[in-house]
Amino acid sequence: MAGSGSALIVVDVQNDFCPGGALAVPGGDEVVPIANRLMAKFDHVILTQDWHPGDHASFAANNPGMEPFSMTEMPYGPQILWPVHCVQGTPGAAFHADLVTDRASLIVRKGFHSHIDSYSAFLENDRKTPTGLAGALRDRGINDLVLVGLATDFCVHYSATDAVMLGFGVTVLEDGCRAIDLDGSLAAARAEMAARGVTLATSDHLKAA
Ligand code: VGL
Ligand code: ZN
Repeated sequence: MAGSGSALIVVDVQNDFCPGGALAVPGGDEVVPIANRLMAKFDHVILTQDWHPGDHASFAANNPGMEPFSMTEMPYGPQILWPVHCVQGTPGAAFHADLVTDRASLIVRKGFHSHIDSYSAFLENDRKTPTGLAGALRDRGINDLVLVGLATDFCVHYSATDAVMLGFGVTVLEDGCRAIDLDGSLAAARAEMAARGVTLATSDHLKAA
């Protein structure tokens, strides 16, 4: 499973998504040892990093009168407004200090256009603007992806379903992910991933493979 045609993608394991961070995901730091352990099994390790400018349109603080976790309309459709998080160059945007980053051959930054959010590591929330990751994977002959990271119901979910749509084989290791879970978003994301052909598994599945 983890031969040269497959890659481990570690999604957004950043301080702001870990306990104490600006958009803390419950148990977010618990994925760190799992991600680190998995890296040894892959020839290709890719990290993603949510990387917003301070004036990002997805921040409630940049939308007068709006509260974090409320909904708004962007030109590209509905968008959840978030607390200010993962601002470029800040400690909150840095990887968790215990995440091993040395084995990563590619770090994909996303969400850097002020007016477009990007949950997916492949396509921004306008569903049109590519990040370049699909081309980089194809150039390296990578067809199969294993995803872990944060958050299951947002960036992992969108990355996984986009990857299937783009023709990759995709497995999400659920014990290596943690969710924000806004209004049932975890159950919805799991159902959507399964319906779109993402394999939901756990990291011991990889040992057996
Ligand atoms: C994420 C909300 C906003 C994520 C990023 O990494 O799942 N969620 N930005
Ligand atoms: Zn973000």
